[in-house]
Amino acid sequence: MNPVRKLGVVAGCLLLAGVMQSQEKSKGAEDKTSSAPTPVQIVALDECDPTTFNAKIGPDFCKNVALGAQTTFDELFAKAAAGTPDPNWDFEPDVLKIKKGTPIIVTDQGGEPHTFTEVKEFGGGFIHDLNGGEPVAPECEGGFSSLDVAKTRILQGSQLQVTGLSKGEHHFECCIHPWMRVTVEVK
Ligand SMILES: [Cu+2]
Repeated sequence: MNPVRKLGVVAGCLLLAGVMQSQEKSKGAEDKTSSAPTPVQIVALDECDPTTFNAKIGPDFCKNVALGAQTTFDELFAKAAAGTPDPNWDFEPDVLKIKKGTPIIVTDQGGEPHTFTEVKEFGGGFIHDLNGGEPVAPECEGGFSSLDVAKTRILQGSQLQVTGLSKGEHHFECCIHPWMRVTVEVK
């Protein structure tokens, strides 16, 4: 091999080594990204009837595209009072098992606001007529005049992120519709 060709082969090898090294590097970077915990999703659902809800509470309160699945304002209260609250007001899933450090993202895909409030024990919310006789959970007391409740509010179409949960069992409920409940087990 003449010296010039030999140099070419060496340069080629070096180039290849360089490419392999940079591939190795980007693989390493990818691994780092994928080891960061992927957030888990919870959705808040409801089927508020825009006509009756907005007549009672105000324009644009309920922004639900109900397509025939709506519950009227009075029906919602009647069902809750009877102890059979409307199952379409719901967090999904109801039970979540996560590793410590995994963020939770709650998205309100219903038509009206909800809260995702951590409580020590499940109880009623701050609208007494929706509690079916259950005593108010202390964490929900005061409604939105309480900063702690207001901070956990989720408006229609928006998200709330929950991070930093300690290991063990955590209870979350909606302080408006207290039958909307989630248990999170952190391992
Ligand atoms: Cu709610």
